[in-house]
Amino acid sequence: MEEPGTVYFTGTAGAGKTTYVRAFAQWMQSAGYDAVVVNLDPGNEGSEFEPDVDIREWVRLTDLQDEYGLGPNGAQVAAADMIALKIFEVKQAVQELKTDYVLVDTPGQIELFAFREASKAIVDALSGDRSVIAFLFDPALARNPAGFVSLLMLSATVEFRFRLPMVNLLSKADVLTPDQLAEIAGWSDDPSQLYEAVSRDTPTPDVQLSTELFRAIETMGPLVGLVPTSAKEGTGLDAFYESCQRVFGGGEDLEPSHAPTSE
Ligand SMILES: Nc1nc2c(ncn2[C@@H]2O[C@H](COP(=O)(O)OP(=O)(O)OP(=O)(O)O)[C@@H](O)[C@H]2O)c(=O)[nH]1
Ligand SMILES: [Mg+2]
Repeated sequence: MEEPGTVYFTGTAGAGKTTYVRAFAQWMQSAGYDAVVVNLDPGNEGSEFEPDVDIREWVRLTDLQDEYGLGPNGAQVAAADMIALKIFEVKQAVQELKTDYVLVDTPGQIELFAFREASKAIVDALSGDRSVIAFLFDPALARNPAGFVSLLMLSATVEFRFRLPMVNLLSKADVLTPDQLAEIAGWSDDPSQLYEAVSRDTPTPDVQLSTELFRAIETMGPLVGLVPTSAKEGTGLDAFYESCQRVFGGGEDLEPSHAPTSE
């Protein structure tokens, strides 16, 4: 059996990862694809949606806090390393489910996932060549030119750390007006529009810094297909799937693994 395609959902705290994983898993199911959800966030409490495999079975933030007298952030850091120690158990649980796609929710704070050595080991152990990192652009940041640049840099950092294909998506698109969506699409397709917007927004820009920064952004190339999508309204999920599929299948669409249910 071919190895399942694995999508890691990353993004800044509150970007909408958990909600999106749930919405996307439901969309996949109704479209006839076979997917399981893995929760790798040990602090993911209180969601009424049950993941198929949950790291909290092995590592719980509240237990770590009680056991070692840690605060919430210290416990998150300790948990990040403990997850790596349990990753083969997680992998085994996923393998038992024999699925085509694995959707992985990652810890709330991106630095815990993106900047720690343990995460690289986690990704290497959990999935092989057929892996994609989805990076969610939170509109709270993405709607401003400076915030958009920060997210571009963060997404590039994640790519640099993991060396895996990235799919960038604009989450919670329902909170943006059509004008805002068009403006963000302009910034993602054309760095010069972003440069102009940043220059307009910054009365006394550090010219050298912004020039160097934009040179880097231009080198990274346009963010072709920053998919606007909304878990709340169920929009853009198909476009996101197609972006992942281009990575997994080299452009070929997979056949649904069972007949689509009627909608
Ligand atoms: N309007 C709108 N709100 C959303 C959408 N998706 C998520 N939210 C809200 O955004 C907030 C954060 O969503 P989460 O899914 O918890 O985000 P997260 O990235 O998993 O958050 P952490 O794991 O805590 O960092 C919640 O209040 C959600 O209800 C969406 O598509 N539209
Ligand atoms: Mg979450």
